[in-house]
Amino acid sequence: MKTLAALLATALLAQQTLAHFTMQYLWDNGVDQGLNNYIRVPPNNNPVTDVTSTDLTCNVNDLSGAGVSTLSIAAGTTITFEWHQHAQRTGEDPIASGHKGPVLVYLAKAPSTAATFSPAGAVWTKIYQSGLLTVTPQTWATDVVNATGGKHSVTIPKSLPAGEYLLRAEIIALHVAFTYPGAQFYIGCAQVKITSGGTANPPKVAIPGAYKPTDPGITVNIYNNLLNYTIPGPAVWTG
Ligand SMILES: [Cu+2]
Repeated sequence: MKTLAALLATALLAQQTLAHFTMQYLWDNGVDQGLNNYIRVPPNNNPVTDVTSTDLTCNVNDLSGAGVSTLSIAAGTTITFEWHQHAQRTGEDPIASGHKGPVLVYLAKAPSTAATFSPAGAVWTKIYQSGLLTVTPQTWATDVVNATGGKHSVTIPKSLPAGEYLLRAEIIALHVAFTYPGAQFYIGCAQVKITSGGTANPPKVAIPGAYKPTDPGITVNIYNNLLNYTIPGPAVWTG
C-alpha cells in the first residue's frame, strides 16, 4: 500500500517528466552576459541522478570547454546564475515550481585554462548553499529561484588567487527523492578568469565523491513537513 505522499509524488513525477531545466545565463555584477555564453552547454535539460557518476561534475558527456569562451571577472564580484526549462525567459516557471530543494555553488581552479580544464579529483570548493528556508510553510531555495526569474547569486571571495576557474552551480530537486536514485541534480559549469585576487588556499572536495546515496539531504521525503534539511556536501567556504 503506497502512502499518500508516495502516490502524490508519483503523480508529480508523471506530470513533471519533461519539466527539467538548464543553466542558461551568467550575470556579472548585474550585467547579463547572454544566452549560453561562457557556459558548457549540456545536450538536453535532463538531470543527473547517479551521485557516483562523472556526469555529476559538469553535467553529461564529460562536457568539454572547447569552443567555450571564458569570462573575465574581478574577485569580489557578484555572479548571478539564471536557469530555465527551455530557451525562453517567460511563459513558464523558470525551473518548474514542483522542483523543491537546495541551491549550491562550487568553484575549481584550473591549472592552466578553464577551457582545457577537466576537473577530476579534490578540486572543488563550496562557496554557496541555500536549502529549506522556512518550515511553515515549507519554503525552499528553489522557490526563490522560481520567484526571481530563475536567478540566484554568489559573491566570488576576494581572497581567491587570480587565475582561471570553473564555476559549478547546482540545483537539487527532491520531489521524488524518497528512494535512491530519485533526487535530480541539475548542474551548470561556467568558465571564468579571476583577474585580481588573493592568496587563499580553500578546502576542496571531489565531485563525484562529496555526495553519497545515503546522505540525508539526497534520499529524503520532503512531503513530511521537514523541521530541518541537511544540504549535501562540505561546509561553505566564504574566504
Ligand atoms: Cu524536472
